[in-house]
Amino acid sequence: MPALVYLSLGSNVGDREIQLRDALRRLAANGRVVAVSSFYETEPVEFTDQAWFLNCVAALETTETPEQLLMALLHIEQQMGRQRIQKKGPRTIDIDILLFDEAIVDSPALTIPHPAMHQRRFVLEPLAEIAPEVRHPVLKKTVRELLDALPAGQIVRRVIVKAND
Ligand code: PH2
Ligand code: MG
Ligand code: MG
Repeated sequence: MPALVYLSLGSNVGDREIQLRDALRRLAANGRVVAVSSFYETEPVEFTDQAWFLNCVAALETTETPEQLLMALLHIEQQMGRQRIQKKGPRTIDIDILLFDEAIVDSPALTIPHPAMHQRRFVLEPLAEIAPEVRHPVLKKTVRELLDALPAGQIVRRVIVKAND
């Protein structure tokens, strides 16, 4: 049985839309991309002195383990020219594992569910578009409930309605 994984993708350097589409295409090597949200233009959070992002969320069916998938995602980021200069800073592409089935992983290399996902509108808005009823295995709340509980603040605008064509 493959696992159902939710991934967050973001870019704020270069042609953001081309890079999201390129990353989504590359993910096909690691399983089957079964859903992709719209693309969203989002205000930077946490490290705020940088360009606005284009973000989306994808659902991937995969037979890889969380660690294997993480290695594959880092490899895609590298191949797409990601430079790690500033923590949480500008990047051509970032691909993060949000949820991996119901798995809870807490190792030095990997934390699942993603430790900040429930605080980030740039994650929850697109995730609620494709998986509103999926439940966070630690917080025991659905994505819709997490989104409804978020304080207003971070600006997130849906910009490209159909991402998966
Ligand atoms: N990623 C971060 C930090 N801040 N802000 C937005 N809007 N979108 C991101 O993808 C993002 C961020 C660290 O990964
Ligand atoms: Mg990230
Ligand atoms: Mg990352």
